[in-house]
Amino acid sequence: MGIRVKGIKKIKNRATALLTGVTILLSGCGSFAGPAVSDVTQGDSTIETKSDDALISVGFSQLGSESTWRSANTESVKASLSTGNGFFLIFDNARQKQEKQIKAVRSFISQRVDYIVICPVIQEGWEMVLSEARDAGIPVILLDRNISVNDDSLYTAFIGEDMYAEGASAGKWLESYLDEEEMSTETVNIVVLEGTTGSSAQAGRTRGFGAIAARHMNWNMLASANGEFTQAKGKETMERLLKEFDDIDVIVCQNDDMAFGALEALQEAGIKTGGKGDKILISFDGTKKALELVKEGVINVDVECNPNSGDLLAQIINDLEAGKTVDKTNYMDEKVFTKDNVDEYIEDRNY
Ligand code: GYE
Repeated sequence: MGIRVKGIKKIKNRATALLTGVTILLSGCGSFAGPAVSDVTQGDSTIETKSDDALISVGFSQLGSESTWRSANTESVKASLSTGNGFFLIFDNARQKQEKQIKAVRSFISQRVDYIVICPVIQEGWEMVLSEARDAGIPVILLDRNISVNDDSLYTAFIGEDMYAEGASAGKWLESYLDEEEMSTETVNIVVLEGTTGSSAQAGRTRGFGAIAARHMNWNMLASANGEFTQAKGKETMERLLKEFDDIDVIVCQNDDMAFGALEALQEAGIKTGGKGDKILISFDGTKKALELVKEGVINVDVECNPNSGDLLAQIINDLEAGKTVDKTNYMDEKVFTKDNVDEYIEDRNY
């Protein structure tokens, strides 16, 4: 399904207007030094400044910096929405707080940016602020995670990952592995370290994996616990699960950072993963460090989640600028990595 946004490109001198305001705010004296490009960082916000009427101004609310994946995603957006590419980027890091994201979006609206890009930390609670953006005539593009709203005209496009498909891929891999190992009728005890509760990444991966698990009476879902997508919380959660259960067969970590934390806990407890007869470790993201662990046989499978969405984002904004129709939902290409194919991909990983 396509959507066409009309009349969004009104005045192209907004970047300059906004820049002047920002300069006053930051320097306190109200004078603008000149056309040089500079990066001004104030708290969690970075404002790239350049005096150029033709730049497309974009307010970007990133949800945080909890993982390797997230840093790569931020870098991808910053690289693609550079001044050299014709963009004026206002970056805000919400540090996992939806209230901070809402505040950032309101600030982008009051600065009259041309576009707002949001990586939403959780799915619910976006209606009001998105209506405010719509009333202001500013198109919103959702990046990476999705939201749950009844009215999908509240955003122009979604660019991100199919989290449900990722979860299902992990489940299908386990299905065929247990088959190969002739374990398809044995009871298999599974624990899941979930990401941020209420995020589309956590919900989608949980549902996708759950749909495959539901086909197998012998898959016993022992416990699911929130590891917040961080290494520290992954370790802490794994330690707790090891105390609680002594019969875990499969550990599903909904991202690599939690898998790194879980591995620390497992290694400290002298427990092995990945090999024949060891615990089975499943992870998501496909970071370089995790792919190395797949190669070494420590992680059994890693389902890719592609953070390099900056170029597609830039292209979609440019298409909208040109009055073209853009797809409402844009999924990134993603692979599944095991020992069998990982060698082909390790070298090229940029995250
Ligand atoms: O898997 C995780 C990150 O939303 C897909 O968020 C993303 C997830 C990713 O922190 O590492």
